[in-house]
Amino acid sequence: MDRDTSDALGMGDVVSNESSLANLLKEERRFAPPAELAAQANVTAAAYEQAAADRLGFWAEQARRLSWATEPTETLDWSNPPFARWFADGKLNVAYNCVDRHVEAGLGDRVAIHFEGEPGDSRAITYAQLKDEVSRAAHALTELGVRKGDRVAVYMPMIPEAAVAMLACARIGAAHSVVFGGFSADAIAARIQDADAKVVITADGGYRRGKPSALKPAVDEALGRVDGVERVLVVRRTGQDVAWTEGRDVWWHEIVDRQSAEHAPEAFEAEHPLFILYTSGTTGKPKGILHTSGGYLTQAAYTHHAVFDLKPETDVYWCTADIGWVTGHSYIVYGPLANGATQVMYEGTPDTPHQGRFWEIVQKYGVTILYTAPTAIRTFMKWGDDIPAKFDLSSLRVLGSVGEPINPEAWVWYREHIGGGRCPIVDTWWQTETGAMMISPLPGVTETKPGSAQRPLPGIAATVVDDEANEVPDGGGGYLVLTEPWPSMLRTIWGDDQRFIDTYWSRFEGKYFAGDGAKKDEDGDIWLLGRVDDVMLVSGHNISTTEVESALVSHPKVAEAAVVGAADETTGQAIVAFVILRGNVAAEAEADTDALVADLRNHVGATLGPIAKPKRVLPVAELPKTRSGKIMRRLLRDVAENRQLGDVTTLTDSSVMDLIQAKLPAAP
Ligand code: 6R9
Repeated sequence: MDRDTSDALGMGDVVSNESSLANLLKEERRFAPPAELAAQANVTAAAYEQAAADRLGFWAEQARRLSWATEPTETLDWSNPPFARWFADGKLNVAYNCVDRHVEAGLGDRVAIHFEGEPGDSRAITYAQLKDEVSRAAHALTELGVRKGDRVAVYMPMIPEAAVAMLACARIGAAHSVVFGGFSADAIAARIQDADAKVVITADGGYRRGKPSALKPAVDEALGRVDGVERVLVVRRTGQDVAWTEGRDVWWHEIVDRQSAEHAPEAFEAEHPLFILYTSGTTGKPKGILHTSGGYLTQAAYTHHAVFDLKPETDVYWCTADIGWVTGHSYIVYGPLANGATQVMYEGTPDTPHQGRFWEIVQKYGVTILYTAPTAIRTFMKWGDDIPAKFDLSSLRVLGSVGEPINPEAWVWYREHIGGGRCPIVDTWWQTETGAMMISPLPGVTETKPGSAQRPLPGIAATVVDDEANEVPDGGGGYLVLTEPWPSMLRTIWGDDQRFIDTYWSRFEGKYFAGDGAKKDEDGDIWLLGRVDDVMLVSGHNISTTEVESALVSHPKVAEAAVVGAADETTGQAIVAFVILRGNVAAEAEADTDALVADLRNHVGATLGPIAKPKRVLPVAELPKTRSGKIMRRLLRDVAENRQLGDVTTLTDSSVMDLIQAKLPAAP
C-alpha cells in the first residue's frame, strides 16, 4: 500500500466528486495466477472473449452442462422486462442433475459428502447413496401430501439430511424455503406464512458449541401462530426430548427409511420454481427471493466449475457456509452436486472443541478448495497465526471469499497463513438475488488484487454508475449495477411483483440496482465498498465504511473493524469505529487505550487522508453480526447515536450488543 502518497494528498485531491464515493484506498500489491494452475485451468481468458462476442450463445453452451429431458432451443426471453425467462422451452429435473446422472455415468461410488459432525462423528455418503436417500425422501414427501408447485419450509442443522430435503423437494417440483436454523419462531412463522408452506422439515436439534441445540421447539411455537402446515417431518440428530403433535409430526427415519429407493424423476419446465429464500432488508418485511430451475442451475454449475477450477475427479471442496444462506444453496447443494464434486460438510462452529477445528478438517480430508467468509478469516487472524501453522494445509490449491468486501490485510493473511503463499484467492461478489457468482477473479487467468472482486465473470454485465445512471470512468465511484439479465437472476419477490420492480429496477432505468457502493480502479477493475445504506456522508463527502475498516485492519493491532457514520452537528456525520484487537495485543491495549486510539486514528488519516479519520475509536470484544457473518452496522449506528436498538432478530448473538453498549463512554 502506498501510504506515503495518500498521506501527502489533501482532502480536496482524494475526494473527486461530492455525490459519488470517494476513491481513497490505494492497494498496489498484485499476485499472478500460479503457472501450473493456469496451464491446466478449466477456464481461460478466451471465455471472456467468447462471451463478449455472443453472450447468449455462451450461456446456451453452458446450459449444455446440464442433462435436459427436453433440450432448450430458446435462450433468453426478455420481452417483458424485468421478468426474464431463460431456456424456457427446456425441461429438466434438478435433482436428477445433481445425483442420478452421476450414478448413471458410473460415478456412484464417488463420495458426494464427507460429513463431519461437531462432536466428531463422521459419515461418507456416495453419489449412489445420495440418490437412494433423495429418492426415498421424495416418496415420503409425496406420501405426506406434497405436490408439484407446493412450498416446503426447511429448518435444519448442517447435516446431510438438509441437502437431501432440498433435493427431494426439487425432485418432486415443490419449492423449498430454507430458514436459518437459529432464527426465532417469529422468523419461521413469518416465512411459513408468506410462502404458504404446507410441510416443514426440521430436526430435534443440532450440535453447536459443544452441546445439542434444539430446533423443533421453535417450529412448534411458530406453528401455534400460523395455519396451513399439515405435516412436520423430523430428523433425529441429537436424540434430545421433543414435544410431539400426533397426526402432524412424523419421524424422518420412520417414513423415509421404508420407501423405495427407485423414484422416477419428472421433468419440469426450466422456469418451474426451485426455491424461495428470504433476505431481510434493513426495513420492511423480508423479501422472498424466487429462483427457478434451468437458468439457476446452469449458472450455479458453471461458476462453481470456472471460479474454483473444480476438477471433480481429484478435488475435495469445502464451503463453510450454512445451507440457510444462499451460499449454502448454490455452493453446497446445487453447484457442487450438479458438477459431481466431492465435498466436506461440517455441522458446527470453528472453535469447537478448539480454534484449529477448520484446519484439522482441511488436513483430515485433504481439502483442495476452501470457500469461506471474511468474517471467519478475520476471526482466525484474531486467534493468531500459530493456530493454522500447527496443521498440514498443503492440499489447498484455491481459496474463495464471499459475503462482504474482504479487507486487503485479511486477504493477504488468508493467502499467506492458509494458502501457504501459493493459492490464488477468488473474491466472489454476488447476492441472494443474483443466485450465483457475478464478479470474481478466475484463478487461472486473473492477476489478483487484495480487496477487489475485479471483473464480471464471462457472460455477466456489471458496471458502476453515478447518481444520474452514467457509467463512471475508470478511477470513479458510485453504485454497482447489472446491465444485462443473467441466467440465475431472481425472477421476482414471491407474491409481490411490484416490490421486485420497485426495489431493484426503478433506481436506474433498465438496470438492476444491487444496493452496493463500488468504484472502478484505473484498470477498470471493480472494488465493492459496502451497502449504499452504510455509506457515510462526512462534510459533504461520501465515504465508504469498507475503506475505513480496511485501513483499520491494515494496522498490525487490529483484527476486525466496523465503521458507522453517526449524526454530528458540525460535519453532518462523524466516523465512529468499533475495533476488535488481535489476540496478543488485546491485554496490552486494556492498559493503554488512549494511546492506541490515537495511534489508530492517525493510521487511518495517514492511509486514506484526513477526511477519513474516525472521530471516535472504540475497542470492543465482539461485533454484531448476522448468521451469514455480515456486520450489522445499523445497530452500531443506534449505539453511536444513543438510540434504542432496532430489530435484533437476525443477530447471531444478541448479548453482543449489551457488551458494546456497556463499553461505550458518553458521547464527547
Ligand atoms: C452471497 C451473499 C449480498 C450482499 C451484497 C454485498 C455483500 C457479498 C461480497 C459482498 C463485497 C464480496 N457481498 N459478497 N461484498 N465483496 N465478495 O452474500 O448473498 O447474503 O444476499 O448478501 O453481500 O453487499 O450485496 P447475500
